[in-house]
Amino acid sequence: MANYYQPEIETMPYDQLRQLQNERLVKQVRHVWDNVPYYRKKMEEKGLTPEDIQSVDDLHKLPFLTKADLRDAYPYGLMGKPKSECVRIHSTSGTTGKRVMAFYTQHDIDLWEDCCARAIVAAGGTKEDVLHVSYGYGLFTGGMGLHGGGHKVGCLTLPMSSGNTDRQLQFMEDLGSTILCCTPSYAAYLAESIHERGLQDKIHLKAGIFGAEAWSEDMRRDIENKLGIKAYDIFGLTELSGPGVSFECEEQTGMHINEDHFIAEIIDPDTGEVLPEGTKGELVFTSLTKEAFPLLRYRTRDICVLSRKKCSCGRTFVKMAKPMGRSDDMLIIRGVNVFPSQIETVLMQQGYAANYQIIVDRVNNSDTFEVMVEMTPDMFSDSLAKVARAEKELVGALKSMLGIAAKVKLVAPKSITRSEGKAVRVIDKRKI
Ligand code: DLL
Repeated sequence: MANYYQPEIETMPYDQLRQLQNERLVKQVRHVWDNVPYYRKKMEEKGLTPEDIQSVDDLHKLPFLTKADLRDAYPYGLMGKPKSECVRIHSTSGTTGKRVMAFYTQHDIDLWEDCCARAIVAAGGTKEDVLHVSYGYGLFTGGMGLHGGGHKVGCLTLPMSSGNTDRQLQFMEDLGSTILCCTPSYAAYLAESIHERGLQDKIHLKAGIFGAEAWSEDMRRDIENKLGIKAYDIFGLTELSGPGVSFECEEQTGMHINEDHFIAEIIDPDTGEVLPEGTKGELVFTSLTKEAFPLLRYRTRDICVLSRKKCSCGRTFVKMAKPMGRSDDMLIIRGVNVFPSQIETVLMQQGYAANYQIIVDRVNNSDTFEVMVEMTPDMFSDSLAKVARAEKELVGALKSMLGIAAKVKLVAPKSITRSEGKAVRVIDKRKI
């Protein structure tokens, strides 16, 4: 089993890291050329051979791989190893009709678990910790990824999976869980439940590793305060293995990308042009060490920014800012781009919890835009006039953030369904 903790790699001077990436990229391109006819054809169409890629500086020459390619090649068409050498499959839920499958050799699993182990160590995890994994187990990568990472660190790893909140809290209390791993929306729900049951003194969490969906800084602060922990972000996607593509350190100012395994680029989503560091755009990843499902220049649709500013933790890996959400999540309402994460920021700054739903429809050729927000418990007994005033204030705050008017409806506490995995924030009836 590969050793997870390689501080010499995580803190490697940039030029040495680049050298390592150059060597690994040349090998990865050769592996794809020899074993993935689908991508080889794409390279040939551009007149490329593996010899054209000698270093990271040549990366821009390679064609992009998109979700459409994944669909075209579904399910086995992008595999870099025969099925007989693969040991695992994971998949996205495919709720939007775009199911993605990913394949792993034992070596791939080993390296993926190393990445998750690094995330756990960066969150302060050691073999003394009880790692409470409430990401879903199964096809979703969250549960098994953090689980494998927990084993590598030597944590006492608790495979709770998601759901059954009473049992989650019971185990947390009885076993003294110290690190919680789940989606931020489920963490918020668990925090709410702990307070309702008055269990604050019986829960001994010190940290949380939360990801798989966009969440705001305000939501982070809210969860940290309610649970008395430090909340760390973790990012990843099924196509690239799962969680652990990048992770936060104690500085909490972005997620270090595991650059010995992945090269990140930011491109203009419309033109495909590579953008300079510090510019917002679409995140594109190239795997460097994958065997079963190697991906070159894979367009994630996630919108974010990279920064190579020196980090106080000593890691030299580039950092990605919290993604605003996928460009697929971006709503275009009356011609204006709206991200659910912007709405969440406004709500939390106005003192509401992150329990909301966005409903978009089209009536008489015009978009309607409604935000349903749970009122705080103390507002519940307020007069109708007071609630109407609060709604009006929210309309104003949303308008100044988004530039367009939304209808706001404050609803009773607990009336919006809580999420145990990735929260469903948007109901876009225009697509139904
Ligand atoms: O969500 C893998 C994962 C599991 C990451 C557990 C972190 C923790 P998918 O289901 O394939 O994989 O979804 C990948 O989720 O392209 C982003 O749009 C979004 N995403 C993942 N992590 C974050 C994050 C897993 N920390 C898609 N912040 C990605 C914002 C995130 N969005």
